[in-house]
Amino acid sequence: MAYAYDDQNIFAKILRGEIPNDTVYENGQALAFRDISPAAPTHVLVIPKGPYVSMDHFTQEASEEELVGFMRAIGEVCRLEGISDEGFRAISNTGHNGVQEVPHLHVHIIGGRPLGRMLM
Ligand code: DGP
Repeated sequence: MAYAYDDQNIFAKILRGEIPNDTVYENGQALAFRDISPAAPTHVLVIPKGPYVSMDHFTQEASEEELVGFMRAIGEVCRLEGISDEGFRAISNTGHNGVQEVPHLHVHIIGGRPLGRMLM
């Protein structure tokens, strides 16, 4: 699938500094900030700095540096939030069936309480 990236999406605006965010962690390839509508004591969104619509787009077109930087950011967020040992959930809603609202790849890091079984 060929992806068209909409640079007016809300996370693109956050990356450009046009909309404020509560940053938790940042490296050269990724930004992590608190979700505006948290589902748990920890609810952080990790996004790549590059213009990728989804996990599918990212894993097809991102460089090794971007891929590694993004995954490292997820690990750093969990350690900074103190949820690595107790456990957490990492979710990337994708496309129509995944009910993805913002068309810039994001992984939800959710933790800080028992999360129960995922509904399938
Ligand atoms: P998803 O359904 O996976 O695309 O979820 C998008 C998430 O983005 C949702 O949990 C709410 C969050 N969100 C939407 N707009 C903003 C915003 O302006 N700032 C922040 N921090 N989060 C936002």
